[in-house]
Amino acid sequence: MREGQPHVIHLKDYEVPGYLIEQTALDVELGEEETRVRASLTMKQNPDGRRETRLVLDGSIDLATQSIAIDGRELSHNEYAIEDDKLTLFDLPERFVLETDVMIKPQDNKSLSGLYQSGDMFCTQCEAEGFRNITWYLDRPDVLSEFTTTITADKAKYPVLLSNGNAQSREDLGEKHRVTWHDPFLKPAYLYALVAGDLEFIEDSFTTASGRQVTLQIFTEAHNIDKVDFAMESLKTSMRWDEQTYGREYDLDIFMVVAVDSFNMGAMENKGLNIFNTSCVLAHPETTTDAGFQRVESVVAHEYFHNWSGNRVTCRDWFQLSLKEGFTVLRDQQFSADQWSSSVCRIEQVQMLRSAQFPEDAGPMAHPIRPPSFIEINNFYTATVYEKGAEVVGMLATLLGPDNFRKGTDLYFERHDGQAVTTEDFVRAMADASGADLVQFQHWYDQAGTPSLEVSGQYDEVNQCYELTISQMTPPTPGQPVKVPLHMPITLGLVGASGQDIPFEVAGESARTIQSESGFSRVLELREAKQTFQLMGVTEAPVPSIARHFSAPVKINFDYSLEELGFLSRHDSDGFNRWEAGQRLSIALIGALESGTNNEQLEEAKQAFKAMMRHHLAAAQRVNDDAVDGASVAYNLTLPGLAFLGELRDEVNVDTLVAARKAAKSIVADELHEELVGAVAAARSEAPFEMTPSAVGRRAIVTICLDYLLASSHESAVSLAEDIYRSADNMTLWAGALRSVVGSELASAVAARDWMLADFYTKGEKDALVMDLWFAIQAAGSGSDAVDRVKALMSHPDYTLEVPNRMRSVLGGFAGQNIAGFHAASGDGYALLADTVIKLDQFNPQMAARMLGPLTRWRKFDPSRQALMRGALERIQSQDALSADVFEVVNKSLDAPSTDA
Ligand code: B3K
Ligand code: ZN
Repeated sequence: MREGQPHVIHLKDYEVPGYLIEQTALDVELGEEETRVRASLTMKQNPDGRRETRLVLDGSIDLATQSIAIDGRELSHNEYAIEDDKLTLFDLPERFVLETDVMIKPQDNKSLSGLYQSGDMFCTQCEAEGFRNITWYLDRPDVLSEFTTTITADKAKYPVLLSNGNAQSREDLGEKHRVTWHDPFLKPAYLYALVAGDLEFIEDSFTTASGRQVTLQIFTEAHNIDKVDFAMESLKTSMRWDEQTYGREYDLDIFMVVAVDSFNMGAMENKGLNIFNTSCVLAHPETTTDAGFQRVESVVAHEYFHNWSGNRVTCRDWFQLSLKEGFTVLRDQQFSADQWSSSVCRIEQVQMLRSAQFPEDAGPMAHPIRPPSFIEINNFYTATVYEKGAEVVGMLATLLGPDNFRKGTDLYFERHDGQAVTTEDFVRAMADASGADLVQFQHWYDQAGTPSLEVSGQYDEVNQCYELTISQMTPPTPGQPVKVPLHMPITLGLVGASGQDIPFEVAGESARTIQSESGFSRVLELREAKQTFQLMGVTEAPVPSIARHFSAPVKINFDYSLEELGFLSRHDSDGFNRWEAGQRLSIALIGALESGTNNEQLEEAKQAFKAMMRHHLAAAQRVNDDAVDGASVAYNLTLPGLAFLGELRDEVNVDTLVAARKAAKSIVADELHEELVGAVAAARSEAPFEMTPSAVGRRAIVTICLDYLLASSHESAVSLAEDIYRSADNMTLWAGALRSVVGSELASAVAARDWMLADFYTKGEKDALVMDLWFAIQAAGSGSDAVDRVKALMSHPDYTLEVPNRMRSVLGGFAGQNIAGFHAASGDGYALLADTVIKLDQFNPQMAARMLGPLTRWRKFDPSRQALMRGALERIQSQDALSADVFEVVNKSLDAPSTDA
């Protein structure tokens, strides 16, 4: 909890540490009441630092310090100072060994940062600044040390004792036992991990490209051990992929993964000992949806890839977080694109970017991917740092092309192995390896806001020239009123009347070509505020396909006619832009429905939309053809989400927007009813569950079509959903059928919902993650009684705020997914969120600040909702002893007089 006014930390104040820690030896005795941590730190003055004989170590007010000694001599109380969470030592020699002895209470640690208990096991989470809750330390990423850990614990309760690196020795002490681990790789404290528990494991092995044998182990509680085979396969695939794609081999003899129930995020890349939220590692057809399987695969890959992008080369300070996160997200995205359909992966990434990152970048918490300051670093594990960060590195890859990009990453890893570096170091390696001029590109790291591009084109038949003009504008964001133009790749295709791409040259520029069997694109490099490209050799008037594969994280405005959008949605050789054209068409229809545009225009939009949807439904009915990618078709059938639609409006009117989207959905549901029924029939399969692209695609079609059908006026849809639920052997269809029934207004849906929920609950009794889904589906369900329903869920005996997965399933399902329910005109949804955040902040500030997200967007709504949302934020602001986490989010959202002096 906060003591006094929170402190703002600035990037510009960075100083190298005065002391370094060569060796860190920890002796941890785990007890039922408390845990003793003795640390022996071999320290030396940093030759590159300021010559100082004073040293301030990081800790927490919860460290009960028993003794402090230097070079074997215990210090008396007047030889050091402990003030709140800092320990100051004076008159230090150049080299010394610091020994501290502290007692901590992991059992009481509900913040899930540092050492804590998840169920019956002990585990740690040290990123970003959790290590200081374990012992006094220089808890900053640029202090790299060699760690040795001795763990002593009860043998029966904690037969498994793990830490980073290799097990060095094991000792039987009768009732207790002791294991010593040693990690030969230097690492910052945030990568430290310790686990103790009664765990089972599966084991496999991997032979690296250079022929070294690595032991792979995944640990879980006994009841989950049947759900980790998929994660093990994913791990081996990731290890091979990183060797082949980035030339990166694993370095220790053992790689361990541990699954824990109580975890604030998805997973953590601790060196050699990854700790995972069960939701990101357990996978089984009967408990996990297809999206869940794919998430496990990508998170396993992400954490594994951190071994190089994060661990071997780490961040100098936390402002550089995107150095490891943006790059590693890009790497896991590339990996997933190689396992599944690349366009579908791209669609999912862009959906995420538009529904989470664009709003963040347009709101009070907007920050560049390298923020200039923060109060609480945990508030900066954001969609901006992660997803926009990945887009920025992805743009480098597009600008440089695959060969130069790989040269750049090779140089980066080689040059900086074992170092803690900055984003400039990363871009410099890219520039040095490729010869590209990336000076202007660096602005992506320091400028917030989503750029908007106005694009127009003109065809000159005589000269066979298509002139494309692009203007860019980045809107002001808090603290950044004025923006500079950015350097970005615009991958462009020109589609001819036959639907084929027209090859072309770019006058005066050597634009990289991207050529495939069916497509031809060039990478235009936009640098100016306004720039015109002369495209030569264009044999007919084209329809431009702009920013293929979403080549830059920007908004693009081009005055497409409805006809052109329909055309692109059928013919664009780029799978992403086919989907994108359809989204534009749907957005146009929903806009027309909302604004009550004159009948003729509305009718025109409706006809174009219907024709497109009919086309996609025809593809859905051919899902058994090998040529049809079911998952792509399912996305083409999906309407833009409310969060993104809201983001496109200056002021969101929740009622009219929700109604307009619903009306668009009804057009498909009622007017293409037969096609939907046909698609479900074609996509349903008697075959047992398989996790293959075609099986996933078929289930995606069943799910989306069912969702439409249950929004129709045909009661027969309910029995279809019931039949699908009953005959299914997998969670994707169970959850899909349940969700569609819960969201339905059909009369017979009520009875169906009741029995399905009861049945689903019995599945949940055997599996916590299924129970999470049971809560989430209900919290996200529509209906005017949403707030009461959510309150009832929150007093259900299976509900708890203390386990983030369960808390998030209800609160995230409600405030994040249930736009109509959360924004109930009464303001009851806001009040419920505020009450819960206040409670949560007492023990888990990280989660409390995160759940606040939806309230921070108050400025987007109508005046009455604005006032209610603001009121909820002010009520939180007025609480005593707010955490720094919540303080920062609430104050920035309300734009209170800035503490950023
Ligand atoms: N690096 C961790 C995130 C830690 C978050 C701390 N609040 C997981 C990841 O990005 O891989
Ligand atoms: Zn990461």
